[in-house]
Amino acid sequence: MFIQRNIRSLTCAAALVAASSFSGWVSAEEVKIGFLVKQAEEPWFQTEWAFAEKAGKDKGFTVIKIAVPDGEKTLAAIDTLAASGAKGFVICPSDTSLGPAIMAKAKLNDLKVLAVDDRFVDAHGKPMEDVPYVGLAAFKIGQKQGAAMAAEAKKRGWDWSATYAVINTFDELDTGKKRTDGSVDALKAAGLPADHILLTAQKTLDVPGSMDSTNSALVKLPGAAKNLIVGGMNDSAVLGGVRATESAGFKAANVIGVGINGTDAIGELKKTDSGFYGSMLLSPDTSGYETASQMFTWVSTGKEPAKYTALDTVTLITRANFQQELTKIGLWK
Ligand code: FCA
Repeated sequence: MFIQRNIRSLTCAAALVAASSFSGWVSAEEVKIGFLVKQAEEPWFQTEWAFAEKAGKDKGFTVIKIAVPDGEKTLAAIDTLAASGAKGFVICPSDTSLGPAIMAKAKLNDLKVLAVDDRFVDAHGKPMEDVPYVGLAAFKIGQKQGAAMAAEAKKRGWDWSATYAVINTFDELDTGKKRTDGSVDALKAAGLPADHILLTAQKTLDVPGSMDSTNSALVKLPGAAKNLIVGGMNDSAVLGGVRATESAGFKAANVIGVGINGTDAIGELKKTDSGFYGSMLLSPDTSGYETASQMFTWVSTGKEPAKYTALDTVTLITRANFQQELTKIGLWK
């Protein structure tokens, strides 16, 4: 009897161990999703990754982060994801025209795809509207950037006749073109004469790329150009531009640079003063946390994300309020 009861409890214990190790096995095999970004060195993308991982921790899924600076690495990353058992991925592609190749490869591997920041285009350059996409309401955000630059110029009492704008463009990217178009639109609406706006194309979308493009615009400025507005599609585009104005001898008081992203301007805003006046802080929490969560929901419940989620919330951060605004979204360190 005694032995029998003991055997029974041992069997129970064994069953319990089996059950707990079974649930352990289930959690070790939790859902995996990929998060692929074109420029992993940019704080914007590091912030998206950090928020995606936070979502994974909160909701119980694993995020596989892969840098995909070119087409070859992108296609290889999709194979890697499939081999590691991922069910889908969020991606900001290095080149939007990779869209069809990315979709073909994903289909082959049975992976779901959500584009973030930069929308895929097809072979004719048309946006691939059937691929779910979370991105900026770019023209509108550009307009807000232009309006912020003009408002600061007015506050400084700048005369439009002595004020010029150098706008660094990257028209290859639709979200880039729309942002700088919006910015120019707002500057004109604020009264800056159209022939005081110099558009200058960046060859690469980084700080050295915008230093070069701004430099080639600065040499074209007339002698009357005392004050400068510096624009571009993101913080790097404006940071490089501002660096170029410094090398050309412009003082911080005569330069107003306003970027877009916010995340990439933190170090610059920590400096007491520079021609980089501020940045339009986007929502990296939405672009990282929400996109990862939407992909998790899609692969685990079948609920597909919206075909287009337009993000239009921005906050102008300057030296006066950046600490406060970044603290609100958990980005102040
Ligand atoms: C693009 C830019 C990034 C960021 C993002 C929202 O991908 O390259 O810097 O602005 O859109």
